[in-house]
Amino acid sequence: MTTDIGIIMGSQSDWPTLREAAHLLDELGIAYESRIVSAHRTPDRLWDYGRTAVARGLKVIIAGAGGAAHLPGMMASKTRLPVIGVPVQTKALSGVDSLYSIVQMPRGYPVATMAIGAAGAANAGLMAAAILAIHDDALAARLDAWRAALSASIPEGPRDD
Ligand code: RP5
Repeated sequence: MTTDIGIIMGSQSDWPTLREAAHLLDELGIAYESRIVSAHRTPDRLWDYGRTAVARGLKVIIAGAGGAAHLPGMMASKTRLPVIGVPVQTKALSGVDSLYSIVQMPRGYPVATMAIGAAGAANAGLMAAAILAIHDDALAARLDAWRAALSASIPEGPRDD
């Protein structure tokens, strides 16, 4: 199985958030790799990852970072692959810093920016799956089934706990 998705994050401390994306990809049977690639601490690693991503066969990159979250944007500047950005929730500014750092890209280098935190990371996994499903009927069927199961799990009315 080829590795379709690269999950990259700025720090080990981002993994509890980005793991939500990994869980979704596991559920949907999509191959991925996960790497720590910091825009500030390992800029050469970032450069090499972006430079070789297409040739290595990756299709989509999920990039999560917190604070001055330059990783998704820098990766988008280095590869034409779709980059899905995940703003990691921070202690100081609750992740609004991460969100603003990721979402306000200049014209020409888009990052598909998700919500702050765990929900955003899970949605990044689903968004990556939806992109791959355009050309993969079997994956499209699995994604449809996943969505139907979520829908079916929602009760019609609230209960008193
Ligand atoms: C960012 O700084 C990382 O993406 C992380 O969210 C944040 C804090 O990193 P650590 O100090 O926990 O390594 O680069």
